Amino acid sequence: MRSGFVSIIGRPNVGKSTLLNCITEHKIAITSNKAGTTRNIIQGIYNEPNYQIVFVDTPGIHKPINKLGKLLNKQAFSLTKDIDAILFVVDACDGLGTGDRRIIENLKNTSSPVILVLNKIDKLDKEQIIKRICDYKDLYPFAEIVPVSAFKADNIEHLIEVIKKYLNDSIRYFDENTITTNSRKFMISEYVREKLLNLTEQEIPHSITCYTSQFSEETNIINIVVDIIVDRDSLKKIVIGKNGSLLKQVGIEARQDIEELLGKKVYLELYVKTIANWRDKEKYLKDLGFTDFE
Ligand SMILES: Nc1nc2c(ncn2[C@@H]2O[C@H](COP(=O)(O)OP(=O)(O)O)[C@@H](O)[C@H]2O)c(=O)[nH]1
Ligand SMILES: [Mg+2]
Repeated sequence: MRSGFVSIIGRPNVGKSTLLNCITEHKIAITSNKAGTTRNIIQGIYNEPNYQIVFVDTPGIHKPINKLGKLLNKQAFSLTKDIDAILFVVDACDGLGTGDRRIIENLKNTSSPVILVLNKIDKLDKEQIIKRICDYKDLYPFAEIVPVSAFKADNIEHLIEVIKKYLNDSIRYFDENTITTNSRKFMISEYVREKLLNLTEQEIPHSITCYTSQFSEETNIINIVVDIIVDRDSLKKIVIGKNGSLLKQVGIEARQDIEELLGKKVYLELYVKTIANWRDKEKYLKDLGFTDFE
């Protein structure tokens, strides 16, 4: 038995969460084409008869703008210590920029092996991929460099084989049916937030958060209430949509994911509430599971 913890770090939007879902073959982390989608530490567990790898997905590392932003950065960086390996995911299409250079500087404080994962290679040809590898390879003593496409599940099996070399433990941390340590209530609120991210315009999602306020199971159905918290009334109108159309669509799509997760019929209710400046209020951040305040 070999096992270990592997953290996934990188700039926002490079495909960290997509990679986690691809490796575990489950929708553990929500994804979108907007930066700042992942806000919490998400653990996804990869199981094989003789292997268990706990992957830790992190919020993207970026310039912090408010209290929530600062917390997210701190969480992401703290996960580069005491870990068997670090997957540093980069967008092979975007290429090397100041964001990646800043992260590489920070990696110099870690002693864990760093595997450079060049993601989104489905958008490049072979020559371009080789050029990208050359851009990065001398900037840091990467333990390995693995090009993948998380989206097309290309070269993922190879990545897992590579990771296996760096696992230091020999115990099974979780039973082999466990796919995540995140609670069901958290996963449910995340699915709702994902639909909002994908159904609203660019700048809106950062002002939204979701919270599962009720979960009650009956014989044939589970009744669930999710609160959608926005920071101003004008946003509330947008989230609800004309005659409630947007909220309705969010509900339809989220319910499908939730039913798949729970394996049971679900009755989902969504409420939209305004709480000004929730992103700067410790109380609300704590309710949402952020506890690491300085
Ligand atoms: N073409 C392509 N797009 C990808 C790939 N991996 C992720 N994406 C897209 O990149 C965006 C950001 O993905 P996400 O996993 O949320 O990024 P994160 O912020 O690093 O967690 C989404 O729109 C994904 O569909 C990939 O391998 N190829
Ligand atoms: Mg993410």
